[in-house]
Formats: sequence, C-alpha cells, structure tokens
Amino acid sequence: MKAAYFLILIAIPFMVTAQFEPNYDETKVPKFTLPHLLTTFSGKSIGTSKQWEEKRRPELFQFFENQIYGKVPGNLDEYSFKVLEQSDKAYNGKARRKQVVVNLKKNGRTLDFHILIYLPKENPNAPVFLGYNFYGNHTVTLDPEVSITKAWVRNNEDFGISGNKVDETSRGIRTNRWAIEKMLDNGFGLATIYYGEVDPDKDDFSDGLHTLFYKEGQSNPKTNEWGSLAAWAFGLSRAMDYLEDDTNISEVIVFGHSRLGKAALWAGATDSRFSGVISNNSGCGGAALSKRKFGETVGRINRSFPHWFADSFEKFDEKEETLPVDQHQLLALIAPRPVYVASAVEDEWADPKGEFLSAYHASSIYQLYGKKGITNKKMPDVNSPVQNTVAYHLRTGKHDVTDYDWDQYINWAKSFIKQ
Ligand code: GTR
Repeated sequence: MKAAYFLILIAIPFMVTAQFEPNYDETKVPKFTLPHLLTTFSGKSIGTSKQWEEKRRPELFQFFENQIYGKVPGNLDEYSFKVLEQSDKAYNGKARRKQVVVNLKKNGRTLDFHILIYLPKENPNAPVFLGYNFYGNHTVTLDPEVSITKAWVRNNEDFGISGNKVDETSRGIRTNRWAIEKMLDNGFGLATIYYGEVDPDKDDFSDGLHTLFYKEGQSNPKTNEWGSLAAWAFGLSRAMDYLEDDTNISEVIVFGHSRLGKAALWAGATDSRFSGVISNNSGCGGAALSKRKFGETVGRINRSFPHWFADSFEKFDEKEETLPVDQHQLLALIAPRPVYVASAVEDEWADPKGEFLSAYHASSIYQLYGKKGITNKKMPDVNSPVQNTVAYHLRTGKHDVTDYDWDQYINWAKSFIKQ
C-alpha cells in the first residue's frame, strides 16, 4: 500500500508535464466540430448580412466580451491630449513627426500614454498603421528626438534593459520590426505607443488602466471584466480618438504582433472605426483556432499569462471542446472590414495552420457582404500570400515582424485604402 502511494506521488509530476506538453503533431490534433458562424446559439440559420448584424454578431460579441477578453467597466470621465513636440525634419526631411500625450481620467485617477507619429511629409492626412511596441517608442527608430518612456519595461539583457527602466542604450533596438521608411515611401504613416504605458504586462492589477475604473476598495477586475488584452485594445481606441480629434487622418489600420496581435484583433472587433486589422503571429487567443490544441493552448496561456484574459476564460482550460465559439468568429466580428492574418513557418507555438483555418472559416461572413475572403481550404505555400478582403500569408522564419511582412501589409492596404 505504502509503495503504491509512493509510486503515485512520483508519477504525478510526469502526468502533469505530459498533460501540459504542447502538441506539435498534426495527427494528434483532436477531432472537433467548429462552432458554426451562420447558426445562432439557439439553432436559427443566418442567411443575410442583416441577420448576421442583428442576431448572430451581437451574441458572439457578447460571448467574447464576457467570457474571453472581458468587459470594460464603464466610460472615462475625461479625455484630453496635448501635442508635446513636432517637426517636419524627421527622416532627413522625408517625414513629419509628432509626439502626443493622451490623458485619461476616471474616478479622480489619471493615466498618460504617448503616441509617436510619423507621416509622409507631402501628406499630413496619409493613412496610418497604428500599433503598439514592446519596449518603448524610442526603440522603433534611431531618431534621437523620440522621448524615452518612464513606465515599467520588461528587463532584457540583449537590449541593455535592467531595473525595469529604459534609457538611451535601447534606442533603435527594434528598428528591424518597424519598416518606417518603407511605409513613408509608400504613402503611409505610423502611429505607435508603448503598450506598458496603457497597462504594464505583468500579473498585477495594481497599476495601469484597470485601476482607474476601480470602485472604493476594489483591487482586481471582476470575473467577466477586462484583462490586459482588452485594456490594450481600449488604449488603441483612445489613440483612434486622438487621430480623429486632432488630425485629418481618416484611415487607420490597426496592427499588432503576437500578444499585441491578439489585442489588435480585439480592438478591430470592438471598434468599427479601424479600416483594417493586421494580426502578425498572434496565435492562441488571437487568430489561431483554440479547439486544435496545437502549440499553445487555452490552459497554457491562462497559466503563463493569468492577467491577459478575463478570469471567466479559465473555465475552458484544458476544455477547449466545451467552448461554444472559436477564434474564426473573432475574425468574423471584424467583417466586412479587411483583416490580415500572418504566420511564420518556425512559429509552431502560434499554430500557423490554426491561424490559416481561422481566416478561411471567417470568410463565410465576408461572403455575405459580397467580399472575397480565403476561398481555398488548402493552406497556401510558404511565401505565397493570398490577399483578398481576408488575407493570409505564411512566411519563412521565426516568430517576428520582418520587412517581408510589411511589404505584404503595405501592398494589401493599397488595395482598399484611398491615398
Ligand atoms: C508567448 C505567448 C504567446 C505570444 C508571445 C508574445 O510567450 O505564449 O501567446 O503572445 O508570447 O507575445 O511574444
């Protein structure tokens, strides 16, 4: 008896590891039924875009809002912005630069975040890509005039970031991910924000945007209220408010990589002012189908990043089969506006096939609007983009944002944006 007990004790850690070991084997993907886009939860068929908008979209939206990303608990009391600095001499005179601080107020508490904007010199109303960066606005460019964030930043030895503070050492360390001159040369601008100014990316709800909305004595969002992804999405909408208020920029394509790609998709679903949405390698909780359980799973993501989603999402840990929705329906919430899903061959953790299938299955809603999505269920070859209103590419290489990705996004954006 004692020996059996001892054996069980020894076996438990292995059982736990085996259970949480990510699957990278296509033959081990479970059989699953994808929740239907065109059938309501109560079983009614949807045949027109009007029925979609009136019946199906709202119930799906509510599910994602309450059970996955979490609800924003109310509105701000005040919103203001100030242009801190501007110049038309950036990038050797090729670009105008603007640095803006946005101030949000609620319940007597306040939060500031900074938007860095580059626009082609000849067109102050140019369409822009709006996206968060991971380490501060000064990391996306070598431009010495870009101010350095004072917010908490994740330490990174390679970038010389320690003590959760950034300084000159990290200026320009992420220029490889932001093809700014390519955007400018093609008539696009960029608006970028350090995501940690909106909500620091740690499992700690004592700082960032959430705290503004707390009632007396509250220290955490409620079970169905927003995690960090929804807070970042909310921040993108506040950046959109600024762009609407103070500029004549009318076309904003929201972009994000990885966790910020998840935030970009949710921003696209919650805010119809975005003209298009780009999810770069967004993976689990982003574009990838959860029910495939390939690479990162719902249980894994909720354990590693308990602060990203609403607490209510945890009930689907290791129970993806019980989810009444899947991520193709998140993409469908963006319809009929254009959406681009991009994967990378070596980014198996994000499940490239699950990202592709999501784009493919979302396409039926685009069809209702007479828009072309992804029509071929076979995944396109590597580096062979399919660019319709729903677009997809699988590029060679790792989890990253490359010039190749930007070449595709720019080319695709030109197909639907007036310049
Ligand atoms: C990973 C996480 C992914 C993805 C990525 C990132 O560790 O598991 O879901 O979001 O981080 O944002 O770089």
